[in-house]
Amino acid sequence: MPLPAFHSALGAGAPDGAVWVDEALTSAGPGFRRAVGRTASQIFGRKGGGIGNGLPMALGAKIATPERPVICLSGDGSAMYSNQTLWTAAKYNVGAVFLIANNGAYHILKGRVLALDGKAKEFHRFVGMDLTEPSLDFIKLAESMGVDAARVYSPDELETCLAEAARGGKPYLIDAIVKPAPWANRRRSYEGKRYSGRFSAQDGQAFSDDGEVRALE
Ligand SMILES: Cc1ncc(C[n+]2csc(CCOP(=O)(O)OP(=O)(O)O)c2C)c(N)n1
Ligand SMILES: [Mg+2]
Repeated sequence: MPLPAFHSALGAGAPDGAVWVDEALTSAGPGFRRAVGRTASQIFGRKGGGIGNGLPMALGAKIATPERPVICLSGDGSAMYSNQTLWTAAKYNVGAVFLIANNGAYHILKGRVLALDGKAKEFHRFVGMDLTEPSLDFIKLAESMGVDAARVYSPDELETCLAEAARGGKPYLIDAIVKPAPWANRRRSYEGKRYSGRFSAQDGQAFSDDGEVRALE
């Protein structure tokens, strides 16, 4: 499903007072916060750039506020960094909802590499950034660790499934199939020295594919 419809379904399906954990990178952003901001009691995220803390953060949030529904919105790639969280949730019956925004890729990295203006952009080829062949089966993954799960393709299915899972009080995983964000492939190039993302701020340099190093303004 396209992201605007995905976000609307989140807003419609989430109960009032839900606690959200956001580690969905290109599938979250302002559209997500606009959709759930009015009804959420809290939204947690990262301060730095490291991924993999979303799922376990939701366990902590649910243990801290057991009376509230806790929903973790995670990218598919990010979820793979700490998927053993699902086992812990089942083992100790921590009733967080794990909602995977499944776009089949490390999508944000494609945007980053395009911004380098190198071969990836020329040939539109990305090495090691597609989570396909084989695709990840989050249903089997969750069930193998004792967590019930469902896959949803449409906003209507998502809305119903999220509302039920949030009411259920048990750990539950929803594998939501989403379209990759179009904006993530439209980053300004490093060449123009107008790139304003975290990468440039951290490193101050861009590396071209032929080994040339350029300083960024
Ligand atoms: C610990 C750690 N390892 C690797 C990275 C590099 N990294 C940043 S975003 C990302 C991919 C995230 O993919 P996903 O969660 O599916 O989100 P999407 O980009 O598809 O929205 C990776 C591997 C990182 N930030 N932190
Ligand atoms: Mg992804």
